[in-house]
Amino acid sequence: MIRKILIANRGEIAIRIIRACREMGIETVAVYSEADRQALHTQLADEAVCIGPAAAKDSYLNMEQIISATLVTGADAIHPGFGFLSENHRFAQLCEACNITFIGPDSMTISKLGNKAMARTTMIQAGVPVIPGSEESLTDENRALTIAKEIGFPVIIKAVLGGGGKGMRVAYSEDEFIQEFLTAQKEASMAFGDNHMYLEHFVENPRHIEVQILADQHGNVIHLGERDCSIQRNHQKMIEESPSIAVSEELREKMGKAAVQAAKAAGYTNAGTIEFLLEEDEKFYFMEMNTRIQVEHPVTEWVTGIDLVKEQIRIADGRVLSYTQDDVQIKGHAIECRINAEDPKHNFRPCPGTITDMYLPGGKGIRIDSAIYSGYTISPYYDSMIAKLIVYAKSRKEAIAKMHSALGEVIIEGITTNIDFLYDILERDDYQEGDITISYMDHVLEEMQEESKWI
Ligand code: MV4
Repeated sequence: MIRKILIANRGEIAIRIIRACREMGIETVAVYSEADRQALHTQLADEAVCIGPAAAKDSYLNMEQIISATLVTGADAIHPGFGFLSENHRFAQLCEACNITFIGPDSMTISKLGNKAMARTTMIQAGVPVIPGSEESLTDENRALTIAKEIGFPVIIKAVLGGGGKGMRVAYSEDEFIQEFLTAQKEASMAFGDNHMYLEHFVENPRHIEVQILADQHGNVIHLGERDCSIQRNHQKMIEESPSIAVSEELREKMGKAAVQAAKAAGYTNAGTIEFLLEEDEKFYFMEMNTRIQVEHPVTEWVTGIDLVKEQIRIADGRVLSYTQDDVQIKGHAIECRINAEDPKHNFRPCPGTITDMYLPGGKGIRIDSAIYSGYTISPYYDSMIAKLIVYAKSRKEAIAKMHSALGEVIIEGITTNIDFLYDILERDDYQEGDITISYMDHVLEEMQEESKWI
């Protein structure tokens, strides 16, 4: 039985996990870098262990240090959160070898789904719709061109070990293909130390819809509906919501069934997310599967009433899912805004610094997941996301009104944030009408530039 969990992360997600553990009567161990001595997660956990210098590679990515901290404190399990080591199959394998429960799927499953070409093959075999593309991973540009012509332009060139947008290029015609392929391949080599690529037909202006699943170690798999994550910039999501305005009850059931099929085909356990692209005519395609808890998990928690982090821990502990598919009812509407220490007026550059004063809103249907406090200094070493504001109401319209009102109350002094920018998005007609695709933010920024607003 899991009695003590080491949290191999920082910031708001570390706090989120500490809270779940405390409510479950599980002891917590925080790990922290030299830059995070004053961080909230360091102070809030039952125990805290310093694991190295500020740079992530020396601390939060340092597997040996984290394993040592686990063994020294006698923790039974590690929760990796998101980012850092959360989708690193070698870290999961190291946990397995040391008899530490990794709160996530097994290392083999992480590895198989981390290989995006292999994931595609698995999904094809499982009967999950995938985007027409290459059936093999490619290294030779001429062979790739032959296949690109078969697929039909435009094609998107992706790194097999990629994901989240790195090492990705679009070729609109035969003439530009070779150059784009070689550029993408170079980027992939640099970023992932691997030059294997795959191709897909490029889907223009889809929505990014992802389905949350939970799978226990006894073969039970359920889905928890979808999140619409179309509003993003440079592959960084900005506003997420559940349910999606573009998903009907019938489509939800279809995508949910596909997601469950996908998880079963992969032999998946724990919480996971299946990313789909959704076209105008309700056609949807598998893109990739994320093997971690995601930043935007709270919107799903609110419309389903299910605590995803607690379920993750229960699953890792070998227990049966607390819910059957019939127990899952999507009710109301939830929206999340990511609050970042960044300057929208200067290409969203990170703005670390000290918070001199702050006020955060509350009230019915308002949740804030954050690790900031008045007097806290945001470090330049880590991600610029400092808080998540999540709202819940009966309808999308009421949720938007609540988010707008709540954003208006936020005060964070001493640093620059994107709060006013988010506030302006909430006021837009196209946003309010739900007229959003993955290119939404590009259009908005272009329009703002023309009006000399913000940029
Ligand atoms: C695509 C696509 C269009 N067609 N694949 C971006 C990150 C990675 N998960 C895959 N991505 C895309 N793959 C095909 N075949 C468009 C994107 C894409 C995107 C996807 C979701 C959210 C935002 C995006 C922004 C640009 C491109």
